[in-house]
Amino acid sequence: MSPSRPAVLIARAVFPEVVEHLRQHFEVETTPPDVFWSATELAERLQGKSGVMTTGGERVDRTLLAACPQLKIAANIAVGYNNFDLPAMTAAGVLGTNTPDVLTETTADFGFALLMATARRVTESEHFLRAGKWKEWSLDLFAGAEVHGRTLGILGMGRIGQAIARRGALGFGMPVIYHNRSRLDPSKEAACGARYVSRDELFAQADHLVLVLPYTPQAHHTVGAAEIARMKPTATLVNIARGGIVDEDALVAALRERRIAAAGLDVFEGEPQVNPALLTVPNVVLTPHIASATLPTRTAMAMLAADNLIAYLTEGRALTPLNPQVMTR
Ligand code: 8YV
Repeated sequence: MSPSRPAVLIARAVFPEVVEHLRQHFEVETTPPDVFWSATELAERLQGKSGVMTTGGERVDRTLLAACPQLKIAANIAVGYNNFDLPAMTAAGVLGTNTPDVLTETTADFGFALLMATARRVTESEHFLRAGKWKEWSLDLFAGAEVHGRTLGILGMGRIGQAIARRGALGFGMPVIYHNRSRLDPSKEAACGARYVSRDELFAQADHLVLVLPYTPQAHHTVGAAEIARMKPTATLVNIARGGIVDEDALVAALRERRIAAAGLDVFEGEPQVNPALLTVPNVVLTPHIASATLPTRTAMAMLAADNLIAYLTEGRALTPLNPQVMTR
């Protein structure tokens, strides 16, 4: 053990090979058994540490930065980084990194799986069967919404949105429409078979609408009662982005009154707490933030976060920096 090696903290338990990889370069403090530390405890454990590996649950904000002046890098094991106050990190000279690309296809697979489960009432019908309620087959038993050939809508057309679009257009023969802050260039639109529409048209025309936009203060409750009211009564809504994007109370009211057919949610405002009203509605599929959860992908995400820590603390560069301007200081 060399005292000159930088020290890093792994805030949540990661796979042993990732810890070993970091131990080649750093003094590593980790957290077996896996616990979620309070902000105060995180700051305490970060004393003397140059780097931290975070997940979407740990906030790196002004208070934490002020308490940890020796911190140089926070490497998030997530592509989303709404847990980072990036301007505050930049002002403090702390690099933030995320894990794009390695999770794109896996997350798109899950987005499509959730769309299918929602449209075809997979969990609702399984609950019915497990409860011993299946006495007779009937022609309309759990008759759901058609998927193939129906219009797929995507709000937020980054890498994951485009990967979902390809699945819909090429695999299921779906016309794909999307809305995004900026329109894709024509070659990208052609590659994923998607047509740009206004926000209003997206809500009105989609048979199945998937939310994949980043969570920013502007995106808070961007899907509320007014947007849901524009949707077809036969439509479904899937959210694999962040919980705060959807006004859950407005969604529950719409699902109860069948103003839309069904919803699929992998993310929740205030997770891991789930709005209790959602648990009382049958036409919603609920999963615990698992869109990127395959072992190979979660391992690749954690390894990329580790490689960012190693590259930055040993060579002053990073693979996927969010605020690269701090690297040149
Ligand atoms: C993460 C995610 O697993 O990458 C993201 O933005 O939402 C998930 O893939 C989750 O945020 C835990 O860090």
